[in-house]
Amino acid sequence: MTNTMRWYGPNDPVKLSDIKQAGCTGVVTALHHIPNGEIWTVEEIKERIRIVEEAGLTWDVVESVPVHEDIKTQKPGFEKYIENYKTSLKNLADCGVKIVTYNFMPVLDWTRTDLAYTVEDGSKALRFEKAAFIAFDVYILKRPNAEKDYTAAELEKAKQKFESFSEEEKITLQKNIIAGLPGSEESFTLENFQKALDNYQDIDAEKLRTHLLHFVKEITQTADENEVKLVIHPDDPPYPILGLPRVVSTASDIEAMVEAVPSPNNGLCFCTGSFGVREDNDLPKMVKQFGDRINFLHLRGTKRNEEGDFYEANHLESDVDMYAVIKEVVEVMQKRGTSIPVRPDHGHQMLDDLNSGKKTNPGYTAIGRLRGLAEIRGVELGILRQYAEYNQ
Ligand code: DNO
Repeated sequence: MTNTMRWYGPNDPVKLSDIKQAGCTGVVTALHHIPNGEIWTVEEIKERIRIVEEAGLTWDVVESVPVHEDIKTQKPGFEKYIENYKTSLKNLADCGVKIVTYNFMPVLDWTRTDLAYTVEDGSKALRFEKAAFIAFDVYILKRPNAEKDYTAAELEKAKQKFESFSEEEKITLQKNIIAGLPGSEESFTLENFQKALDNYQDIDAEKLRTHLLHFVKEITQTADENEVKLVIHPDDPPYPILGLPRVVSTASDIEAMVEAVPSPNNGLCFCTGSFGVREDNDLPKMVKQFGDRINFLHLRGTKRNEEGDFYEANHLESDVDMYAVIKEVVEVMQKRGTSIPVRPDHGHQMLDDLNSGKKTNPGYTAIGRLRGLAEIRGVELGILRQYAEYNQ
């Protein structure tokens, strides 16, 4: 695998030199300062390449060129945003940046309720606690008819949770969910959040999928012309939330995409952390099934419980069988004669990042990710050496 880390640009508290010292040859980055929907110009792209290359690294993957909400809802005039998207893809390709990540989650990108959940070894992880999430939905947002989406037991637990919150905890919860986690590109207040949800009133899963496939067909044409590999990131968490449909959560969702747009440039960012929240996603099997379309890997794992909560566990100690996943990835790479860029997705807040007062992006600490990457690299090396010895 080609080792990379995500870098949020010149304002990221994690420096490019840190990423290099972690053992990466490349970075995953985006032009976060360009408003969603606008064209990424060649000048801006070249400037970012210059900064990355000056640090002795390469810009391997874009994460993400964000998809404007109007494309997801097909609001009149949305075609303009698709044209802008195509221009950005072409400009990136002209500059030699040829793997582009995107997602198609309505309104919110990834969602967590707790950004500092202390795990057993004292480090801090990201967590999604269902009762807290429902408490936000029903008692803070007060989404019309929200109760209908939950069972009586879930609502009761959420009520108790809400009553246990201090005012400060309520504000933190709201902020965690709607103020925008790193890379989300969108940030909401309570008022404009409900308006954003309302835009989906008449959009069910079937309709959203039609909008997704229309978009994918359009941009894949540009990708084919410019040899760009598009990689879609799965929904996180991989199921509908807040009454919004989600259509990139399971193997059959990916099958539908592949069937509609067979070009190999219509590919996948295989995120074990997102897909792995669902027990019915068999990850090693999915790597085998979609091996020819996986062009970017996010490796991390969560631990779930029966209540529907999950937290981000250590990379090798989660519900994801990381050894089995990497073994399939190695086979895919050998078959294809290629190396797939990987990043350790998220990491704990630990060691000096815990008490030094250094401000870090939730999930994107240097040290926690360094641990994840080191472990992943070790597993890959072990598998490769074992194969080599077998074939001697
Ligand atoms: C979270 C990330 C996501 C991802 C986007 C891709 O840490 O994995 O924000 O970058 O969903 O478009």
